[in-house]
Amino acid sequence: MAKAKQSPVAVLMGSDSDLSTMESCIKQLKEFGIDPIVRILSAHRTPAAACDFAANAAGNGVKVIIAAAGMAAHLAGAMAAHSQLPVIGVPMQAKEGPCGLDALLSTVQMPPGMPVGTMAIGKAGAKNAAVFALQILALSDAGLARILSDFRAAQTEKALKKDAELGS
Ligand code: RP5
Repeated sequence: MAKAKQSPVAVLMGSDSDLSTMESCIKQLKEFGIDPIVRILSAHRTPAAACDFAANAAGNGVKVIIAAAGMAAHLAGAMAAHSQLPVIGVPMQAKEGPCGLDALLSTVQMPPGMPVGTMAIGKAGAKNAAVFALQILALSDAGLARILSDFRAAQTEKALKKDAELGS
């Protein structure tokens, strides 16, 4: 059997229909030099595989789990239930159902003692999940801390340039 991919970051999503949105997260992580594990695992459709992933994640070298799901979004919560790793939840706007608020509330409203760090709905949240994962990893990795400060400096410079271009 092929050896499973190793990475400090796992990007999980409930369905392949979430992938186009989560590409923003995967792309941003790769720009940071982090090639994440990417899996489709569902709290509802593949509960045993999802729980198994969470239970073994830390032992397999994962340090942060990013979990995206839409509708009654329970993937991030299920990961938190089965792992002590920090879990970042990204609510998806599914094809069916309301504008992603369903998933936002399902992801963010965790019971006391069992947190999921919840991002914004959709692509903005997907990108922020990558940045937030980097922030967590940068606490104990000087190289990643430099990547984080370069990213923030470039972002600031870009915004200042746009302001200057307005010329007023
Ligand atoms: C969730 O249900 C998935 O995360 C997805 O956002 C939503 C709809 O899934 P599909 O019916 O598109 O596979 O579990």
